[in-house]
Amino acid sequence: EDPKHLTYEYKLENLEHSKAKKLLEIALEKKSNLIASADVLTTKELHEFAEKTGPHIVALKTHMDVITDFDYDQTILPLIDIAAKHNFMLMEDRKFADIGNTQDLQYSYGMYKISNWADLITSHVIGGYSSLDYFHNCGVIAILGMSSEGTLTDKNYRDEATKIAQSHPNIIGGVAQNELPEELLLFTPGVNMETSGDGKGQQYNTPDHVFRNLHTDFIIVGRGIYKAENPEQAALSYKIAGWEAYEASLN
Ligand code: 5IU
Repeated sequence: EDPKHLTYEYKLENLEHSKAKKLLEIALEKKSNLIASADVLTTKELHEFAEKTGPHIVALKTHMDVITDFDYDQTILPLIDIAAKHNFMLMEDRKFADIGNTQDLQYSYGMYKISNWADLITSHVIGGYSSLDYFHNCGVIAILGMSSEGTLTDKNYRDEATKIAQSHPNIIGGVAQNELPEELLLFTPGVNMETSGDGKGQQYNTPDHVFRNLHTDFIIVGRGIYKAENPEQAALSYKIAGWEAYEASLN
């Protein structure tokens, strides 16, 4: 494999989706491949986490449905400003998994109105190719393989799901624990420098492992950052570790 094809510069030139380009531009500008996972429970914690990690990340990954005091104006509008201020993208980890019509409704309606603000969303592709047709104006990241123990995303499933991801114009990449074809960006959660699991089935690898062995493009880190004594410092540490691992993987 020509290491040139693994660089963010090469991908920026060759990928077409505007959200993929934007993500790669931010990565190069900040020298960061870090996505912080904000699995916190209140609007205040979410905003504080976004402020602290913002300078070091390319995107903030959210699960808006766990914010107990969610209110569109109070939760989302300030978050959009924080994202603009620190130049990171918003990724709603919604993991859609339904027929097209339902996903269309879930994407734009209800209290979250995801289509208004999310730059990136995650979706299963279990509903088939056309189920992904309604995700306009965002970059879709397909769930191809999961990091949890006992996941049903076996090789056959991953291969078929990857074919859909490669062919659908709304999809910019996939979440997986294995290498992906060059035209898909790879997002890898299950990254932690301190521990190998959480006692609830999560399985962790180091940044070094996922860049060297999987040639990932972006690492997703939750508890490694928000459970750290100093989340801002932890974000910086993961940013540096991720970038060094990326550079090392090119040699
Ligand atoms: N996440 C995974 N593994 C997966 C998928 C999603 O961990 O295979 I698909 C999510 C779950 C959580 C974040 O929001 O990524 C990882 O958080 P921790 O770094 O705290 O384990």
